[in-house]
Amino acid sequence: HDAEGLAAFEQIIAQDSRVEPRDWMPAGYRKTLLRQISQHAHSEIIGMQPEANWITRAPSLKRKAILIAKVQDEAGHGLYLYSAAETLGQNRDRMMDDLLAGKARYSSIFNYPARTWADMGAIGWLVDGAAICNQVPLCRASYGPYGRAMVRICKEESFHQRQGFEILLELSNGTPAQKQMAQDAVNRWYAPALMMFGPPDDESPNSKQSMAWNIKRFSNDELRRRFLGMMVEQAKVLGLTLPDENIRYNEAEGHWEHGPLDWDEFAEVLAGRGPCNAQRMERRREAHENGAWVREAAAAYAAKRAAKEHA
Ligand code: FAQ
Repeated sequence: HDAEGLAAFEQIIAQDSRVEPRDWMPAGYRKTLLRQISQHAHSEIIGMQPEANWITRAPSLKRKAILIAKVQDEAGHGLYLYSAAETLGQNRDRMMDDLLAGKARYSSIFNYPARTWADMGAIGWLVDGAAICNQVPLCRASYGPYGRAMVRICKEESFHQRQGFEILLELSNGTPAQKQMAQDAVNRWYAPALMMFGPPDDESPNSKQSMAWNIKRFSNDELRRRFLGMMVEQAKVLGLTLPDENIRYNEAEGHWEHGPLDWDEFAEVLAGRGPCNAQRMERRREAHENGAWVREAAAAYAAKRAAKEHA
C-alpha cells in the first residue's frame, strides 16, 4: 500500500494541507520531523537553565514572579513538543536518554553564560525574539501536532519577548551603570542569537527537503535577515546599539544585511565545546537523577489506578 500512501501524502503536501499521526508518511519525513521536534524539545528544557540561574537573584518580587512564570512556560513547551514527537512513534524515555548521553542536539544559544541581570533582558529580547521569528512560520508546518503545538508556544513566546524588552528598556533608562550593563548584555547575545537560525543556506543540508515538505517555510538566512530588521527598529526604541558596524539595508535586494558571523565558533558549540556545554549537560543529568523518585511515584500511582479499574 506504499504507492497509495505516497500518492495521498503527496496530495496533502501539494494542497498545503496537514499530515496527521495515523496518515502514511515517507520514512524520511518522519525522521526529519522527529529530529527537528526532539531537538526543539531539548532546547526548551536545556534553555530553562540560563534563566533559572537568576531566579533567586531577581531584583524584586515582581521580577522574580515574572521570571519563574517564563521558565515554567519553557518546561511546558518542552512537554508539548515531546508529546508531538511521541505521535511519530518515538518513546519519550528514549529521547531523554539520547539527550543525557550527549547524542541529541539542542540549540547552540543555550551554551552561553548569563552573567548579569541584564542578560535576562537580552535573552528575552534577542533569544525569544529569534525564537518567535523562526517559530511563527512553523505554526503552518505540514505535520498537524507540531503546527498546533507551535501556536500555543508562539503566544507565550510573545510575552517572553516583551518581558525581556521591558527589562532592557528600564535598565537603559536607569543609571549610566545600568545602561552599560544592558548594552554589554546585548553585545554578548547579538551574534549567538543570529546564529540560532542555523548555518548559511548554502551549508544547510536539511533546508531544501524540509521546505519541499512544508515543514520549514523560509530559509535560515531569510529568517535571520527578517529578525535583524525587527531588532534594528526595536534597538532604537531601547536606546541601545547592535554591536555590528556592517548592518545595512540592501535596497536592491530589499533585505537587511549583517556583518560576518563566527561560524567556527558555531561549529565548536555544536561539537560540545561551547562555553557552557559541559555545565548544561551536567545540570540536566543531575536534575534527571534527582527527579527519579517523582517518575517512580507517578508510575506506581498509574499502575495502582489501572489495577483498580480492572478490578
Ligand atoms: N543549534 O540543515 P540545517 C527556544 C544543526 S528556541 C544547534 O539548517 P534544519 C525558545 C541542525 O540540527 C531554540 N544545532 O538544519 C527558548 C543540523 O544538524 P542535524 C530551539 C543547530 O533542522 C527561548 C545541522 O545543524 N528552536 O528553545 C542549530 O533544517 C529562551 C544543519 O542545519 C528550534 O529548535 C542551532 N542553532 O534547521 C527557550 C526551532 N542550527 O540535525 C528557552 C525548530 C542548526 O542534521 C529560553 N527548529 N543546527 O544533526 C528549526 O527551525 C530548525 O531545526 C533549525 C535548523 C532552523 C534550527
